Amino acid sequence: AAGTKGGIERTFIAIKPDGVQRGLVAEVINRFERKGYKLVGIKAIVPSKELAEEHYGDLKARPFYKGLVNYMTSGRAPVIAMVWEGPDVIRQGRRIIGATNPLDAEPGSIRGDYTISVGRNAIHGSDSFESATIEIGLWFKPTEVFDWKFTHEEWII
Ligand code: RTP
Repeated sequence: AAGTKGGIERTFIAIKPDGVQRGLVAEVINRFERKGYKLVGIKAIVPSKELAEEHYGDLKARPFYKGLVNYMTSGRAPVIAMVWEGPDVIRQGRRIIGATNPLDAEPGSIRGDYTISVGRNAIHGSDSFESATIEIGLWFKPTEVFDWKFTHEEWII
């Protein structure tokens, strides 16, 4: 479950509890799927405190860290954790999602279209190859990520 496989990248995308509560699951999946990316892992999960703290480990010193971890782990709604695969999916995923602060997120991006608050910005996406590799390993067992082919990949050959 690494970030790349034969030059094809994988990234970790998670719909946060606020996105699930707001009914954005199908919309998020649709945008990645229609773009051309391949869903190779998906599950609903209420992360443990340990998992959420490790995922957001680089934000430990920030004032919103504790509230962020509490919110992610509250179980008021699960997180929809996903692994998406395809060319440039890490950077393209960040574009599809939009800027962290909804005020800076362009209309047409998920955050730009559907969110108004940085603390409730609906979705997460890995920001680099390194974090994609770490995050996929953190959230998914190897057996939960699948290799499969689109039919059109078969047709081209
Ligand atoms: P993410 O990891 O969730 O994709 O977000 P990001 O890289 O775009 O942004 P980052 O700076 O890593 O922040 C991670 C998440 O922390 C929450 N946050 N809350 N209340 C606040 O001021 C605040 N600032 C950041 C957001 O949920 C952000 O996505």
